[in-house]
Amino acid sequence: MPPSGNPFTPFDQIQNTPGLGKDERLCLSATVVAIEKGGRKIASLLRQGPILGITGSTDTKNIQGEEVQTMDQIAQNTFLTYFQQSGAVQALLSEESEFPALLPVRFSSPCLVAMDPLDGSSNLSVNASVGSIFAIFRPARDPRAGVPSDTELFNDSASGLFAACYLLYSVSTSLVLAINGEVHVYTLDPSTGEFVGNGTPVQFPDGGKIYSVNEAYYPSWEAPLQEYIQWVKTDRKPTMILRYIGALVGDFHRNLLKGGIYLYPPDASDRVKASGKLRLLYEAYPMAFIARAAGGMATDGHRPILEIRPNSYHQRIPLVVGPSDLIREFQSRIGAPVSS
Ligand code: AHM
Ligand code: MG
Repeated sequence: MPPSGNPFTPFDQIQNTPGLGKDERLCLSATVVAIEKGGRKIASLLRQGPILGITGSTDTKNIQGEEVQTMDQIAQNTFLTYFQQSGAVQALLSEESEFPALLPVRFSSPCLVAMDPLDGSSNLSVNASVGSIFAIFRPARDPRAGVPSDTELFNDSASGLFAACYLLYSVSTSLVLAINGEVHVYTLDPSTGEFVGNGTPVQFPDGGKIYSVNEAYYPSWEAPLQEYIQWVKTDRKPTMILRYIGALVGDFHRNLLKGGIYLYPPDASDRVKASGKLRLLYEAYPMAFIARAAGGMATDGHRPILEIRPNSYHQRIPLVVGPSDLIREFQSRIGAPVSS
């Protein structure tokens, strides 16, 4: 609770963020309100998941060949509807659809959103954590110049990224919002439906000793990564401990609060995951943006994530993200250029 005694909300964060124009502030507020509405609805549905019979699969595959869970579709439709109603989002790219959807806008400074509506959805059938992830961009092209073509959307996205957010559906529902170098964590108060925070920005703590990676894939990693993982659990002082939820949002959130490095490396043995599993636009970018605002860094092993330009909407990328000290240590151990 901030000194005033009033709960600190995402609206307050947006109002207090310097460097946003009036129109941008209005548009971002409307976008975040849509995310909050969606978060409330998804959290409420998930609480009743098995009773409503919505924790299983639809027996269909998405455009990326992955099994679509019933909740993936519900989350997709929920956020699409709220973004449509907001009038603040010019185009919405989602993990669940091949091309961005163009939406009606009412604001003079609408934004672009790339989202993973339900991340880690295979966790649902065992009542484990899942999340929703959003990257919010300024369009590279003036929205008043008419409807952009597909290829004009999200092209210059990293440079236009100005906010990122995720929802974590767990024991409680968290909303984490990063704008302009500041990250705040909010908790959904089910009695009021409001997301409330304490007004203190979050930073990665120093001295984190958690590593998060699916170690079952160890045999198909490149040697420097194998050696790094071996080192963190044997010779590093202090040694690190493994924690892996299997939902990026859950793993990232724990690492943000406790200090830890998350890795999803390329998998040479798998054609689809040869460039990693996670998607640049709506998984790697937003987590990299949030990490940077919290004093951390993100790399694909060679380049900072936020310097990589997308070559397709659903491009996959290796992701290593966490506090700066752990990322620099990782880079130096694997022989990659160490970011300053
Ligand atoms: P999804 O977006 O289809 O749910 O896949 C992404 C998820 C991440 O949340 C998680 O970190 C990763 O896939 C887990 O993959 P694996 O089971 O290969 O470890
Ligand atoms: Mg995902």
